[in-house]
Amino acid sequence: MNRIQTIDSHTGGEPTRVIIKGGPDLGTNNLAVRLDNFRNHHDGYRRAILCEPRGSDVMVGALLCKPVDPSCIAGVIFFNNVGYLGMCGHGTIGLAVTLGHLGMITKGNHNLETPIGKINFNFDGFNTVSLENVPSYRLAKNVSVNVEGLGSISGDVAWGGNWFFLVNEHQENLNPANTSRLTNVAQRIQSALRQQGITGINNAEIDHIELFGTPQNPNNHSRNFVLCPGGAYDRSPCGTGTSAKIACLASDGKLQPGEVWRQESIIGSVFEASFRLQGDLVLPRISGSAFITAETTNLIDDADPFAWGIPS
Ligand code: PYC
Repeated sequence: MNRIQTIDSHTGGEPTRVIIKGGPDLGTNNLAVRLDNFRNHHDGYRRAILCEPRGSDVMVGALLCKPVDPSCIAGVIFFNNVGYLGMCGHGTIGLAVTLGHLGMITKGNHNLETPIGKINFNFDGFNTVSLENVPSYRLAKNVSVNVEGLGSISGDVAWGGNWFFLVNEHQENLNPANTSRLTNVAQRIQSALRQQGITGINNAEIDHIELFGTPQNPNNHSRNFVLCPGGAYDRSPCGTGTSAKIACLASDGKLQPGEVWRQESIIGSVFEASFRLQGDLVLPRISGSAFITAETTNLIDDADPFAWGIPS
């Protein structure tokens, strides 16, 4: 019987499950190499923790790792129901609150190692975390894609730690009662991008689709709907998606360094975002709150035909 200890939290409604003990031994190389090792040799752990019958398509997993860089409090590899993520904003907020819950950090600034670089976050000692994300940028503006049943849709391709296609102009109603339709529309946009060869750098797949609209709360600047790679939509405003949005706003001169952008999610949860410039680089800052929802020991019984998960 394998035992894997996890702590669950949610950030603006979007769950994160952190493996704190009993995860795979990935060695001591840098986190990008360890991520390859995870994917190629230990993927069963991802399925066991996030796929049914234990997990769900909505959840993001986080494997807590020993960092290489001694200035980092921890390392992390994020994963979901279908694969791995370079970075995850809501997951970083959930992880930071989890580390606080475990007594591994106190209020203040901390560095975190990820497969795509080191990030810094501030923890308020309770539930609120503000993180400075990896440099974010827009790769292409007003890219037209021909979408089945919708015609030509125009959007921006941007990096915020994951690849996004950001659509401002569309006919959709960004309402929680409309998520089946929104998921279908975003999936059609994603297939069209794939079929028409529209990618991020190095042919990277654009695996997150983000639609924007008017916020329900007039204190916010925008509402979004974000389709994640495994077919679920983000209940939070998506930290990496908000970073991609900030990069586009900065590039258009619509947001100045230090100015606050309040991004509302499809369920009404909010991230406060801003950026600073380091030379030409846009460094987004994302703030949000997470709450712990469970401390679990997962049992992996080799007699169970679905012990290592039902692949999504
Ligand atoms: O918050 O960056 C994020 C994220 C990515 C996928 C789900 N949430």
